Amino acid sequence: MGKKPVRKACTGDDGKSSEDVRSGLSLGSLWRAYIDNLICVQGRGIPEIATPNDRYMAFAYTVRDRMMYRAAHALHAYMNKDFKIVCYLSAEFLMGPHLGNNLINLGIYDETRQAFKTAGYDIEDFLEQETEPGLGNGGLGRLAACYLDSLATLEIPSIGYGIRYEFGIFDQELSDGWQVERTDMWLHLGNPWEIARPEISFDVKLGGRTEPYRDEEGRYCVRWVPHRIVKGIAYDTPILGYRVGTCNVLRLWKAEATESFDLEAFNHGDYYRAVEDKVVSENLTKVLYPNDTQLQGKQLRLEQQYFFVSCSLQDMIRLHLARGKGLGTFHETYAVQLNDTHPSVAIAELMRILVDDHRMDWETAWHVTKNTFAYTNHTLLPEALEKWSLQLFGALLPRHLEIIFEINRRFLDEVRTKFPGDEGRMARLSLIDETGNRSLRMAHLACVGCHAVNGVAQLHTELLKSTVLRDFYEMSPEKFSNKTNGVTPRRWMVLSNPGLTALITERIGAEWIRNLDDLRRLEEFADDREFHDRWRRVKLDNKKKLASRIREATGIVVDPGTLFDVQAKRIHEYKRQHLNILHIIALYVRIKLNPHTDMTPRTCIFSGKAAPGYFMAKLIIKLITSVAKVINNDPDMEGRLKVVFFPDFNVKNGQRIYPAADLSEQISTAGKEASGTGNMKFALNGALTIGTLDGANVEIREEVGAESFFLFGLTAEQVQEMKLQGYDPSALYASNPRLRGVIELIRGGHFSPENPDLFRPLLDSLTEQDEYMLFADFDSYVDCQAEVAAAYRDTERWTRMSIMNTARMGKFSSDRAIREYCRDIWKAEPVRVGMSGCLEWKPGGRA
Ligand code: 26Q
Repeated sequence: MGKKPVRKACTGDDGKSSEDVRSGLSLGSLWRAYIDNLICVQGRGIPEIATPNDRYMAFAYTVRDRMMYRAAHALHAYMNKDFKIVCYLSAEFLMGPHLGNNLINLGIYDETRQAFKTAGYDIEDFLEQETEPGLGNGGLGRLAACYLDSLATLEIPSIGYGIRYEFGIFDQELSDGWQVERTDMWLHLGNPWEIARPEISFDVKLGGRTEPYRDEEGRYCVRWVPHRIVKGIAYDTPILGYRVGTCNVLRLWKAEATESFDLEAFNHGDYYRAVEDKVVSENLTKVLYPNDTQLQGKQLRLEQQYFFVSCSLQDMIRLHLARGKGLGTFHETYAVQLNDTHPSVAIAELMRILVDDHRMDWETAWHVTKNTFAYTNHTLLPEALEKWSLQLFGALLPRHLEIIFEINRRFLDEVRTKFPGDEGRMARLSLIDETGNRSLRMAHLACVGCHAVNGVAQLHTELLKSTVLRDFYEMSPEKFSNKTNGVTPRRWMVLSNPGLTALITERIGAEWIRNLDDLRRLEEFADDREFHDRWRRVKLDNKKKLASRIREATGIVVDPGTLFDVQAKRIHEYKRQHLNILHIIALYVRIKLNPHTDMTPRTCIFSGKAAPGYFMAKLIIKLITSVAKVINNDPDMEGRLKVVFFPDFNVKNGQRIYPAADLSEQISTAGKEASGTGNMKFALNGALTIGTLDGANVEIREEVGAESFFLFGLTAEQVQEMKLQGYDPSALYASNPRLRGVIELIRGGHFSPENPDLFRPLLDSLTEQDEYMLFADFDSYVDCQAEVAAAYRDTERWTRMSIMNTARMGKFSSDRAIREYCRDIWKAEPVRVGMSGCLEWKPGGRA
């Protein structure tokens, strides 16, 4: 406070423009700032001795300064205005490297590249240096990142709230074809994008007990006497929109010990206990849990969730009160989106703050709470629905459990009124699962405590309404809507595919970058020979670059002239990487039987991490690498078939993989993949999809046209039906010689001669249960792959389809998704921030 920003041209003491140093975008001022930072921030008095990291840091600070000017400007524009703020609560934000993206959004990527080139540097080397913040597992975390980009680009004031994990998702290495996890060290060389805000900190209570008491007016109240307290410190990362003035923030919380607690022990002479307390507190935000489906019910994970939710709500309330508003209007200021159930304890926390801390009556508090929150569901897998044992939950959050019981009591009253005498329904709807070890169903809490519930693709939303959340849909159908996921074209095209970006822009201008529907105009060139050639050349270039990465990472040499058939995503049985490998083995068998067969040469590329405790997923990786070893060393396969497992799939590698793919594998069992977003990134970059009618594949096919999509497999309905009839994989196995040949080859140890039984658990699970119905879809998949191979040989047709895929991806921009959230759920509107003029602290203003 005290300093007053004013708009005016900035002049320094020497009369020269000082604006330049930290905010100027000209080549000269960027270079000057870079050298300044190298010398003054990195302490490299002689730029020649700077390390690659020094150079990266100096450049990053140069870019960050420019962003901070936008942020200051935005803040100025927001002063004394009333508007809705969107808060996106997510336990994961998989941001990926910031530098390139910020250059794009600032609009100085090309200029900067040029400036560095003149000075003898390659901008790629700077980008290369950044260790990406991998603060997420996969789709859900990356979606949050894409949404932040779109929120800022659409000029919606918003805050992303999450956890500043010291160690993000592990780095994956391969050893003897097995996945090995290495600790992620993203903070080791420093993080130039974040600003620590030690003054923005909140205490978070944990454990202990509750105590009833009467207040001054004799009202019944409850207080929470915690067992321990940790402190959350804010770390802010600026999030700039694409070529707009809006600069939002990602605020991540780090846990630290509270001084008071340390001191207490310290004063009793127990120095070591005080230190121990510190270690225990800081443990809270140490590491991201690397599971995305199998939930383990670990107390620390619940602590993480509550910790970041509590800090975030306290922060919102602080801002709200500072704007001079009362808590009765909290929901008019904030729209809070819960990214899955991970932050859903926020519902109980806001009730507790309003009722216990601020003495609001229950009904008003409930009205505020319900109108504040909205919930996005990301899964249909029953085993992935979050549940906490009442014992664990109550021990950590005793007051919240009481509040949840009260929410449940009132909710079940409503159910009773609406469906009298329907005890079964009451049990199904209850927030408490009474079967077995009593547990709290977080999705139920979210459905009851939110005014809106959404799925992430049309099919997913329909399935939610008819299966896992059916009773909630019948209770309050008006809450449900679909919001099909989207991805940001800034990162997933402009940054990752400069070649295609330039080609497209040359033909239709650059408007598509903020209005992706504009890509439709490419259809005009779908039969243009010259355009076809250019289109193919860009793809080939991208494939060459990926090929050289593959060689570096694995030693395997792949031919960019072959069909690049790619499956890149987390390894999971429902995603069926093993169906893909079964097809590859079928191809192998076919070539072995007829070594001179004329076929479309293919390079099959896999990439993805397995949860460290997920045995089957790790075995699938070992199967892929074992099959790769045999195939890649067989001279009969030369020029026909190659298999690669490209390790450490993360945002950076995704940016290299998507632009280089010809074929995108989206082959999950229908009804299992909520949406998928990789499917969108591939198609946007001109890959054709081979896929089931699952998640957003359905809508992608609708958009690109059935003729440009390779469809196979059972529908979700057929899957359900077959399961009801009693699906028997062994009958399919017995009657399908091609399938049997493949399975028997694995079972006989052909790919694991040193240990023929190695893959038995995987094979037994297929022949005995086949939960994900690989056998049912096998023939259809293999036949469809034959169609792919034939289509690829018809270069003209393939190129046309590829162009059509890109041209019709408009719907899958995260800008479209965010517009829908704003309109239907958040009721949030853009607040324009001008970019003209420059901010300066008023001369003579109070410091
Ligand atoms: C929960 C509790 C305890 C520990 C871990 C978790 C946890 C963490 C991450 C549970 C789930 C996840 C991630 C889920 C996820 O990524 N889902 C994907 O979300 C995408 C975005 O909507 C969809 O496109 C994918 O279909 C969906 O699988």
